[in-house]
Amino acid sequence: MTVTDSFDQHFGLMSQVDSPKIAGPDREIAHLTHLGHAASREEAITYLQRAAMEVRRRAIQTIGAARAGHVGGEFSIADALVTLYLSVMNISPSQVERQDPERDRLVLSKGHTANALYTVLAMAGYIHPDSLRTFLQEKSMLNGHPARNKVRAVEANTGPLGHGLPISVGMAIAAKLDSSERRVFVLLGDGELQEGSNWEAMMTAGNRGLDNLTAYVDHNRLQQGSRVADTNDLEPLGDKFRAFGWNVIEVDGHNHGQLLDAFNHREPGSPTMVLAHTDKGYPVSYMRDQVAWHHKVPTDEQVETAVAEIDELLRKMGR
Ligand SMILES: Cc1ncc(C[n+]2csc(CCOP(=O)(O)OP(=O)(O)O)c2C)c(N)n1
Ligand SMILES: [Mg+2]
Repeated sequence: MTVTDSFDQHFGLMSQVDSPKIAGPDREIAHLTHLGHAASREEAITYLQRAAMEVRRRAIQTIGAARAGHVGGEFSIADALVTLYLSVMNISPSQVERQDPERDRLVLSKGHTANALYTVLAMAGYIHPDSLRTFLQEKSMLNGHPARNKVRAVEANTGPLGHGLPISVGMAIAAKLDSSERRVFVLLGDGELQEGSNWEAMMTAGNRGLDNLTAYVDHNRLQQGSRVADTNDLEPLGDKFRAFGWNVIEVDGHNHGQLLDAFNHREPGSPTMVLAHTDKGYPVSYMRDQVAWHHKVPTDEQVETAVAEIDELLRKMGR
């Protein structure tokens, strides 16, 4: 049974949704593959850089057509998502298909950036590529926030901020109880860390020495409507995680070499926090570090400009 067959069989929703017109996808969706262990570090970095740009290119087209989304935060998280799904994680469409208990888990706690996740899942063969055209439509499985009862590859329902880390701590404890080597990755927003539930979960993870848990903080310094520092400041963020017993690795969240090293690291006896400095809207000139692009919907012209800028970067990378 192919992934597509089983997808249709399990969800049966695709056929009920007419495909909307989508603004200008002028070529076939790029297919992304897991790099496995054969690729060298340099090969992986080159591949992931391009993959992240392809994801952004497709995501903004989908968001423009759906007239909704959270493009700024989708763009800041794209590099982490491709690095995990295409290189670091022990995961494949067939493992998801058969719900292999040994697969690694990814929880997108900043669930408002669901489209970035769906785009990676579609490009990497976890969901049907055409399903992206149904994003946010009635009866579509691709809701504005990820739902695991609709998409098999989604490991946890998220959207209300502050729940992904507690859920992931539970998953990491379960893996320990199973004596399993599987790992749990959770992607958090920086504004999201203002939710108190995170701090209880951080304390538990540190006290239990959950070295199978990696939390990635997308530190783009912006939340909805304002800067994090002007709302309820988090600094010194790394020191706070360290005080709760975590190993902290600080990275440039758009640098795939640093992301690979940080995600591949495991610190015996401690959970790891990857504190990633990113820009909301990266790399699009009119969007980058602009608070309005939390959930502003791009016009057709703005989609075209973003795609042109991304294409230019892809050309420089030698697409
Ligand atoms: C509990 C809860 N409160 C409020 C919201 C509405 N909301 C959605 S996104 C967002 C801002 C999130 O900021 P951040 O975590 O920094 O995400 P990013 O910058 O990566 O988009 C808010 C307040 C929500 N989803 N859940
Ligand atoms: Mg933020």
